[in-house]
Amino acid sequence: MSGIENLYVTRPMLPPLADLLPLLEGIWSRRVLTNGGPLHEAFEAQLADDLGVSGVSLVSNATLGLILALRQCTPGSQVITSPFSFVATTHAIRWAGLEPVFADIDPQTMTLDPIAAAHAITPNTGGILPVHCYGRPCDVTGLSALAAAHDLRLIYDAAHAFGAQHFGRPLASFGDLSVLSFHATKVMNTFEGGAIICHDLETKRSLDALRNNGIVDEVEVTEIGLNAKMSELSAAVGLVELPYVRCWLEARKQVDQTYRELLASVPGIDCPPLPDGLDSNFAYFPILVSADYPLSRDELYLRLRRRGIYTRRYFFPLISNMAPYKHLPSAAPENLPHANEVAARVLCLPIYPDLSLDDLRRVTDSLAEFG
Ligand code: T4K
Repeated sequence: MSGIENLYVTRPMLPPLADLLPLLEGIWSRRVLTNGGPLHEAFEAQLADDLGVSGVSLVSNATLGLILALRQCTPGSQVITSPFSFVATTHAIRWAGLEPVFADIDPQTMTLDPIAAAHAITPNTGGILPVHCYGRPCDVTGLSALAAAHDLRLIYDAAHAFGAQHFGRPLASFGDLSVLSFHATKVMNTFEGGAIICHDLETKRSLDALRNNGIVDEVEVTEIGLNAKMSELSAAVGLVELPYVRCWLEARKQVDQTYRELLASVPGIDCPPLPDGLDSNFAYFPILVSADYPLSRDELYLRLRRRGIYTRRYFFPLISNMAPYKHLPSAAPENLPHANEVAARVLCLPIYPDLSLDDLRRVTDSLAEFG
């Protein structure tokens, strides 16, 4: 029957319901639903342990996590970022009261190019917000040297990065701060959710207050925070998912490898190789449609849709070409040639742990047939 079912770019994984029920019973009996309940605390501690970091602050989603993390930048300063991302990356800069400045990506890594970022630095630059796009590492060495040389905050949008390692170190542990997403579409989900990763307890305490309206205790409010807390329900889902993640990543790896094998013989479809040193989480499977392919990227996207294969053009349009940002001087296409080119060619194919071989072949056979 799989031949007639729609295929989507992703499909959330869920742990067995039986694993969750005892935790739900605990919530029901305690009636602690949010504001730092025991499951929230346990999930936070487990993540800090797994990532080998001293501070994890759970949040209700990565968008709010980014806004709170960006509060570390000087108020009103400029933040250099990649336009090749989900729109939340740049929106977060604006919501934090800062000014986004776009710099181009490296066409190979599809992440912020440190050289382009260096050219964008002004006396008013306060931070850099690069994105580990598709869970592929930014040039963490180059960006960290740049941030250190100019005394800038380095905050990674690591929304895609959970489960990925860079030369043996969790990708989410780089930078001054990193922000993970546990949205339904991510390799691990808490339905909605996220986490800010930091490296000292003082920063964690400040983030913990910020996500709770700046409240420190019953009588003390230290900062202008907001409500970005993760609920006990989401924390319960996260806790029971953690033991399954390794096995889900293995299954994703198989899907990735099979795509690469089957698409190797399709002219005009390029599968960007995984970078050296990356132990990938296989969060996305981007392909680049080249001029040798008989269909344009958009024609291919539409032809696949007609067959019930819902690929996504992550990340087209570029954020720099969207209405709220296209007027910015740094949004000019001449400033962002690589980002514009990649955004015009990219297509993300369905990838998730239980994507069957038959369904995967439906995708690759269609690409071969149209080609
Ligand atoms: N930074 C980056 C780099 C990001 O990519 C994101 C989010 C963020 C920051 C912000 O993180 P959060 O604040 O969300 O934690 C989706 C997600 O909503 C978004 O979280 C994600 N990035 C972005 C890349 O993708 P859409 O608008 O493409 O989602 P949607 O609803 O079209 O879902 C895609 C497909 O997934 C659907 O066709 C079917 C499947 N799906 C989706 C959901 C929600 C399911 O099967 N079940 C589901 O529950 O944005």
